[in-house]
Amino acid sequence: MAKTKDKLLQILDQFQLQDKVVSVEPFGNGHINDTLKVTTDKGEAKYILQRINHHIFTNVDMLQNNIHVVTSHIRKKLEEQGEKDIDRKVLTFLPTKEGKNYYFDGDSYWRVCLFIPRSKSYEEVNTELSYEAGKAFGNFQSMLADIPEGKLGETIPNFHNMEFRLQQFHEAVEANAAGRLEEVKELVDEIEKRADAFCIQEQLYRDGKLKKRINHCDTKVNNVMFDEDGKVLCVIDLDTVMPGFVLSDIGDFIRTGANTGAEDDENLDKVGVNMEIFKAYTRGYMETAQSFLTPQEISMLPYGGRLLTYMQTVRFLTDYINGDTYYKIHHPMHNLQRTKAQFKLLRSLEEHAEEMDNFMKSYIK
Ligand code: ADP
Ligand code: GN1
Ligand code: MG
Repeated sequence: MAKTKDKLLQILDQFQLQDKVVSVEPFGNGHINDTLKVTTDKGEAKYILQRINHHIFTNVDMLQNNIHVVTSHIRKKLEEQGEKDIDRKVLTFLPTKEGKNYYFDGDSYWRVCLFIPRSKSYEEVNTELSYEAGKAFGNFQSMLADIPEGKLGETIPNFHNMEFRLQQFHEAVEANAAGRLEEVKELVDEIEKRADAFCIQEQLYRDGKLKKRINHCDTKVNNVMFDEDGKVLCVIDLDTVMPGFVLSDIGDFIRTGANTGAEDDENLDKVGVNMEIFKAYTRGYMETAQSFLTPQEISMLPYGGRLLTYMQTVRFLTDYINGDTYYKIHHPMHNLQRTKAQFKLLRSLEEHAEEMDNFMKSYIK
């Protein structure tokens, strides 16, 4: 984050804030945007300031409009349900003094939302938190199910389209821009071996056998805010909420929450699937999502975990081959380390596929 404190204070001053700001500090572990926590003269964390990565989210108007549609829709539902704690149950974005939902400083795009008080996100979850997160993401999809078609744009076109991700991967391999291909040949082969098996959704969609729904598309564990008692307050990080395939939202949680290691674990022995977390999340998710899922989607949920892990392996390796142009990295080998850890998780998910499918059987009538 290259901006000085004065510059950040000037940016904050463009928004309709109620309190005087005294400090702005980097916050969170996101790979795309820059997130800052803003503290006021009363000593409380009051706002979140984010610099939007407009190289990735190129249509900021569409992005911020999507977020406005989603948060207003949820807010209205919560009001109808008589919810008292609305400011902790949905993100509240603040307008600029000119009434816009983001500010452009001539170089970067910025937005501000209220910091959710007495909230916590986790990088690792236990079974209770996982069950609660499952209910929250199912409920999130169910609340958004009645948004009319065409109201939300694809903020990143083809975001979770596996055929498209493989096409980008093939282009990276072809170009070999950073000269790194030789050292990753084995991983490239492993990806190729599985390519057809992981493009089933796109084929089913073309055959009219799978429909699109509005999904969160980034259901990492750290995108759920919990209260002091481990109950979910709300789902955050709404940049990628868009129409897509339903498996995304179980898949990315299994990938991040049900991993016994870290997303980028150096020690591959630590990486593998935690079946108890998978079961707890699925139990919670099915409580709120079963009513709208088709039997086919239900039977494919474990495949969703493998698919999103495969997709992430492909995306990290593509970025490594391209010379690290997409994800923030903390060291030169980071994308390769991430790829290896994701691939290890994929192998573990493949080993547990039958056990996961058996678990789903009780949900299929
Ligand atoms: P990124 O796109 O970089 O992942 P997020 O919107 O997920 O950005 O924010 C990063 C982290 O900041 C989250 O994991 C969460 O811990 C924290 N955070 C984000 N928004 C809020 C908020 N409104 N209130 C409290 N914490 C927040
Ligand atoms: C990015 O912004 P963040 O860290 O929540 C990425 C996700 C990946 C994830 C991998 C817009 O999410 O798709 O799954 O990193 N977001 C975008 O950790 O590409
Ligand atoms: Mg996030």
